[in-house]
Amino acid sequence: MISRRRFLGRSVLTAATALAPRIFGQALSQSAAAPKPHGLPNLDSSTLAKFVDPLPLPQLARPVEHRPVPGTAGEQAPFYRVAMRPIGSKLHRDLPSTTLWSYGGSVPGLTFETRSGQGVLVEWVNELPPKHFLPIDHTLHGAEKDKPEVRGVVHLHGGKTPPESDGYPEDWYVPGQSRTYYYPNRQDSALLWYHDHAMGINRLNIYAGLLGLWVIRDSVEDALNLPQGKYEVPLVLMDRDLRTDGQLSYPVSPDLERPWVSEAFGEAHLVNGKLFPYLDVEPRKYRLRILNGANGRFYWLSLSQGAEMVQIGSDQGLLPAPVAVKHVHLAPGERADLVVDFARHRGQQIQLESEALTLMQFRVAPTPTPDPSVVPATLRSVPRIAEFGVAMTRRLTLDEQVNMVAESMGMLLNKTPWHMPITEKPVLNTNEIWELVNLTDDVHPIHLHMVRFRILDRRRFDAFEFMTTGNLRYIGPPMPPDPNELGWKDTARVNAKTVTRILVPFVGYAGRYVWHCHVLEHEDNEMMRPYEVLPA
Ligand SMILES: [Cu+2]
Repeated sequence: MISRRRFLGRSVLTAATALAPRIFGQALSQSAAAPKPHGLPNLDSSTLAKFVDPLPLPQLARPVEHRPVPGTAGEQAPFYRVAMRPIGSKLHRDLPSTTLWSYGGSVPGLTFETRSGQGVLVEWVNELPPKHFLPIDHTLHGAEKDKPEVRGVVHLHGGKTPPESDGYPEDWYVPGQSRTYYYPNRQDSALLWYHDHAMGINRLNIYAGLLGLWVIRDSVEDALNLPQGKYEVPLVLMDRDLRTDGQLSYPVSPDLERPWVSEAFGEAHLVNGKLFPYLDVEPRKYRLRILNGANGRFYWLSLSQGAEMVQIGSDQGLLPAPVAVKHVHLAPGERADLVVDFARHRGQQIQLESEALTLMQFRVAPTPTPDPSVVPATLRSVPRIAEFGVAMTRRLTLDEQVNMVAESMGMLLNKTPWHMPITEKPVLNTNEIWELVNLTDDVHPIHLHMVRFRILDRRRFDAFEFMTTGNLRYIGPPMPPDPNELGWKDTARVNAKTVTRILVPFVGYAGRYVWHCHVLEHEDNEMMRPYEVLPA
């Protein structure tokens, strides 16, 4: 779990690293009593009745017509139009309606059902109001006072997307404008998700509700006879703080001029946009497709009643083989594809939990039901790639900036702020190993746009020696990835004081992309860097 900032016992060596002056003086303390802008206290969600609302399922996006794909010889693709717009949403039976920002009228937004190899066009329309309703920090890069308050740009997380449609963080646009993006979907079946990526306010836009699911199907998945139709259920997890009037509350530092906080943990946990929902299920197998859509919360998922979970997929699709799991660790941005067989739990009530948290309830019907679905012993071949043939190995650090009293002022990648020239320029169709050297005390989920990768290993090292001499000395054996990390990934947990090595084939498109930490508070405050894929 990411802990709150630890103020004592940390080295101040990182304070001496080069950084942009604006990062200095970023006072913060989430633990200090921060003034609430609206004067209302936060709601204690444990006072709400549990399991009184059915689990909502986001509706499917529907194309409005077919249109030619730009840059092709007459290729046509389904054309969708989805508006970012405010909605009122009942998060719980006993709460008043909550103002959220949605893609297409719900949070999570409309779900896209797509096929591998069949491209789609989406016009993303910004119909948001001119004023933001969450606390913007104008000292953050890209969110200065001369920028419009409300900006949006859509990124398809996990999509192998051409650069002009990838949602570069500086490609934001304002209310009244729209952009049409092309998504080729030339990739394996997987659960992707789309979300806002606007520079400097991304954490606020996603907290407001700007996220949704994007499913890609393919023939490999079709051939498996996994649970499908109403037996395949998406679960989008996210935590929020709510005020007693039911409205969103985003944490702020005591400094109203610099409200950024290093992590935003909510105490209310939404599943598909509801608090403590329930789902009536039949006593048979279900496929649960879970996204951690939280800003900074790591989930450690399990089921009550000893119900068993079999993980069949992760970020970028199916695993080589199913893995029985007692817990599923999901960092922000990660996905898990699970099969749960409720047949042994007829008439029971089973809760989805994360440590001491209760997230939702499954109510298993008492009457037996036929179940033609299967979980085969092998799912999809995921090739291993030889390490010795890589074009380059890059050593990249994850750094924390602290001030003289050891308070965090933000994180960096490779000690380099966003605005510095691009330093990572892999060549298209080559493989690289990225050694992610985490010098901080926190776990950071690192995400690369456009590509998928394999996790090679994780290994503890002497961070003090590295920071003082630059020498990387390992102090433990390399640990292989977890069995449920053996498929293709797009987001990897990089543990504290650990080197995580990933092997990345840069296959897809040349152009400018980004890589970043998926703790959104870190990403918005410089823990994001551009990278450029050079033409082969
Ligand atoms: Cu981070």
